[in-house]
Amino acid sequence: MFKFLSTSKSVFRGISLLPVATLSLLSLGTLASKPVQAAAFSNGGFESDFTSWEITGDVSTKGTFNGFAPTNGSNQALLTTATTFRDDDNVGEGAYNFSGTDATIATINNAQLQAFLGLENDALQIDTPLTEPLGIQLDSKEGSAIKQSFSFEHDFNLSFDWKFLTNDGNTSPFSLPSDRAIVTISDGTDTVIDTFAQSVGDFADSLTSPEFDQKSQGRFSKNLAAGDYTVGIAVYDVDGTDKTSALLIDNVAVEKSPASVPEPDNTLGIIAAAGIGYLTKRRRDNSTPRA
Ligand SMILES: [Ca+2]
Ligand SMILES: [Ca+2]
Ligand SMILES: [Ca+2]
Repeated sequence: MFKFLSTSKSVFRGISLLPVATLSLLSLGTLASKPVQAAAFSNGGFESDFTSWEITGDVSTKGTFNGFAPTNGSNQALLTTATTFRDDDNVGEGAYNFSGTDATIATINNAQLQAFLGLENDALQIDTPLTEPLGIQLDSKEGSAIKQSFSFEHDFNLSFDWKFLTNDGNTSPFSLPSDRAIVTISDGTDTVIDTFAQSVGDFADSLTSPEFDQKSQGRFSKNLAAGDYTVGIAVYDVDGTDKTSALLIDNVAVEKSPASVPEPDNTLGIIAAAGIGYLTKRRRDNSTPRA
């Protein structure tokens, strides 16, 4: 609804636009009705399928898929941008759909995927260097997501292994980016979107399901402050509903950050200085002639 919000990585809710008086009332109300603390994070390896997770779209668990073995245990999560009824990849209807459930609609006017992730309707639109000066954004179309709410009482690190699989090579004369994989991190006040993989390039090789055309992989890692969070992971089609992309996710970890230690040199220096001061005082005391 507000264009400038979607260009920011941080998508603030409309609450900031309410009058101050209303805001303070809402704040009091929020404090008074603070929900029971969320559960601890669990099942980050999908060994119990999607226990503790909420899912939307074409989401399933797999063993080894497209040559990628689970990085933890024997299951990994697979999310795609494919429907069961459309021939997204010109190899047959639903050829790249693996759950039997359609990808969730993610258009501005029917923003079901955005709603699942707690985002504004236009939050998944994409600016490109070529289209932004013209005031044009590439549209989000459809995709799938998983999310989990949890609380953690210490500062912590969120990390997971990902593989981004895509058939979406851009075939226009301009190499515009397309399908995206994102993580959304909400602390209940605002939601930050991090894009960790995106289809870029020009390729249109012949396809044989379930094999995808292009593959990349990595491990996402981010340090967060103690608190209550909802973390979502999603993959979605950009600009067109065709040319499926997918995401393999495993080994999602929420781990206490190592205790922050002051600069070692300074610490030693301070201890040494204190020690020298103490010794000096002792010596001075010892050397004081007795009366
Ligand atoms: Ca696993
Ligand atoms: Ca699709
Ligand atoms: Ca696509």
